[in-house]
Amino acid sequence: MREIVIGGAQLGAIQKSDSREAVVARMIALLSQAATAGCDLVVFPELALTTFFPRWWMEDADEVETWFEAEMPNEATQPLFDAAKQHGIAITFGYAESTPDGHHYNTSILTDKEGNIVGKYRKVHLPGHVEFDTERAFQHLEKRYFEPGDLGFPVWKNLDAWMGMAICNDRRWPEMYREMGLQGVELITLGYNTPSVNSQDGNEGLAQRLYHSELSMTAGAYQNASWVVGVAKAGDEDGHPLMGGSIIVDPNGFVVARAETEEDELIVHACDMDMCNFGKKTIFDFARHRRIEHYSRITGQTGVVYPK
Ligand code: CDV
Repeated sequence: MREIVIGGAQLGAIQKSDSREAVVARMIALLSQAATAGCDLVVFPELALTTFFPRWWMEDADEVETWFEAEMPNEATQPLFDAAKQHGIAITFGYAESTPDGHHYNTSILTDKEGNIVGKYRKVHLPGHVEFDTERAFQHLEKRYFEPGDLGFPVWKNLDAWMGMAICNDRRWPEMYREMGLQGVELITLGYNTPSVNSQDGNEGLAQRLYHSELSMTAGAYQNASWVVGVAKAGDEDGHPLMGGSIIVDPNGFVVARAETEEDELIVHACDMDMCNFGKKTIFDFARHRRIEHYSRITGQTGVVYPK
């Protein structure tokens, strides 16, 4: 048995006016709860340090830059790293990354139990648009403020398990899970900011949005015989509601822990990484069963091409 007690640390709303220091204090409070619950690893959401700023239209590059972190850890987040190290808990969280050579990514990092960063992932599947869209009920400008990630979908050995990270919209793409599955992944952590309403279809209810989120993660877990931990930033941010629905999914695709609220909330499960072994050796033994001679379209084209 290779047990990792995992905490999914859902965050409630972060308003535009909230400081990073205030958010880090909330994250540290969740870490304390996680320590009491015996957690080895705590998963925080996408863009955990600020409001979901890509909903706001900005033209001034200096204003945009205020939402980004040029270093990690930095002054505001050092207390989080210190608390994690003090508790002996590994953490993963998302933030907006600004690089020294001027690139901007929607990023997530993973630490070991000593607070050392052991992995970095940059979001590959960026939803939304670049220009102001008058047809939408609200904006989703990730394609304006971020570049697509340039690191692929790496996995790392951490806490004696193969771990990988994804971010929000990535969870809807089977390619993400399979890229990591082909590297033996046993735990995929991901954070998200998902609006409770569809900006392009007001009739799409919250129930359907929660269902699609869960469907994507449970399918990815089962089809790759991996644990998946999906953690929301939820609640009403300056009048813009984000859904909750944080879950921990086992390698058979079953939800074993689920958040009940749209607030700061910790969900916990003792996850045995050896539960991945059976699926990886049998029905999803990729080496025996995959037929790559039939998969060339997956990497050869993006959009639909109808047969002539
Ligand atoms: N932050 C996200 O990537 N959100 C998307 C929304 C826009 C659909 C998501 O897939 O949840």
